[in-house]
Amino acid sequence: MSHNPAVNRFTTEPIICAVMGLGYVGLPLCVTIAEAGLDVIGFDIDETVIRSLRSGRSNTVDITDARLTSALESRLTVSSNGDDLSRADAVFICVPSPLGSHREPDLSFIRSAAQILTSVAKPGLLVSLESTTYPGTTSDVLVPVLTSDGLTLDTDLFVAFSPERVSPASEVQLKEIPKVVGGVTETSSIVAAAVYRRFIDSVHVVSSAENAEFTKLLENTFRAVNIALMNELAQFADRIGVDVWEAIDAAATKPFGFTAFYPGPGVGGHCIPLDPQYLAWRAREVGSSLTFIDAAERVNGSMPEYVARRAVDILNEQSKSLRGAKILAVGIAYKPDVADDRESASIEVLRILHRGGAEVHVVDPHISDERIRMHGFTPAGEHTDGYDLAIILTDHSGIEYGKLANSAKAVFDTRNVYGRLGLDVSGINVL
Ligand code: SAJ
Repeated sequence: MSHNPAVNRFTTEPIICAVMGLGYVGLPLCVTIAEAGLDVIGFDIDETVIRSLRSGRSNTVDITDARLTSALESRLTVSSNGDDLSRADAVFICVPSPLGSHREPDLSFIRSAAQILTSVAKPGLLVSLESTTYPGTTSDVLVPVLTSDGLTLDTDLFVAFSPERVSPASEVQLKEIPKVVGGVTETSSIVAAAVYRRFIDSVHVVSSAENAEFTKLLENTFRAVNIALMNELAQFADRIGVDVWEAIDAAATKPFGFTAFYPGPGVGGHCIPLDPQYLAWRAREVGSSLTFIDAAERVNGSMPEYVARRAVDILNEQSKSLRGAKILAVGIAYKPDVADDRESASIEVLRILHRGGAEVHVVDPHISDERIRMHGFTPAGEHTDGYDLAIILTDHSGIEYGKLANSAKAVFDTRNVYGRLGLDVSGINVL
């Protein structure tokens, strides 16, 4: 037992949780909390989100309708009424934290969530921010709003940062992913860790909210920079006639000191392209420069153009110009087996080819035909033959890649699907 009554309360007594923002981070968190036997209020300002969830329709690939319905029948209620948050003992803020038009952090969603919460917060509240942001946000932006209406840190308010580690379409369940937690005070760290331990298997406490914010950006910048390295080496390997995929697989046989990353048409999603920019922005604020982040953004950002250029070369090898070429593109989602095309590099590649006069048809089992048309492309439908080029941009599972190889005069495999699946198909061009 702790000496701090608040810690004991959060550790052993029944508590009511609330999650603000019911997207790909917030909804899995709600369901995980409910499945741990805690009452949880899922709050979102968007009434259509609430209506859809109440009807049992999940809005994220990680939560099935069945799991959502089961949570709604037990501990989860969803609401767009901010007053309902007044019942909460612990609130997790999982709202968007996009970048503005000048690549600066846009904290408007975090601020408005904090203002909604402050107007109804009850004393003794724990607030944990999970939205990715630059180091200093929790202490310098969130705490002043939360304490603006009389609540006092460590007396009747505890505040922490804990990065979301949702990995869309991953088999790993949220409760199994270790949770980094850092409080704005030591007591806040202890309280926040106690609450997370009620529904997360492993909690790793760091010394401050800033450190927790920094940890998130460090782990995703690590990813972005290593992907960029593979993208640069892939271009060089192609120039000197080396199979970079074979070299990566060979390097991965080393049981230490190596983590495999792979080249591709670019980096999409709302984590990896954006998270490093929070660090870069903060560095500029203090007059530092983070050369690897800038270089990684340049290399990853150049991949769509590089892939398009390689596609034109492949067409030229069959004396076919880009203008008038029929191209079948597989996958516009940003990564395999997700229904999300935000920041997808595939779309940038296809826009370049389309602008060059190619007729682009798209196969993507996870993206609707109307969304494909919205991007200016044509859903391929059933007719996937007679193409000049088939280009694999996102390696969704469940696609008959062997059959696909016969649908076009040439295939450009930017994800090494044929190599990875061991499909013995001749004449496949790889990135
Ligand atoms: N990509 C490559 N080569 C790679 C890995 C990824 O080109 O070796 C591309 C993907 O095609 C995609 C983009 O990078 O376009 C991002 O891919 P991702 O696998 O990092 O997927 P995300 O954006 O869903 O990343 C999330 C992150 N999770 C969190 O931020 C909580 C990331 O830290 C996880 O490592 C990743 O999921 C995961 O492992 O699935």
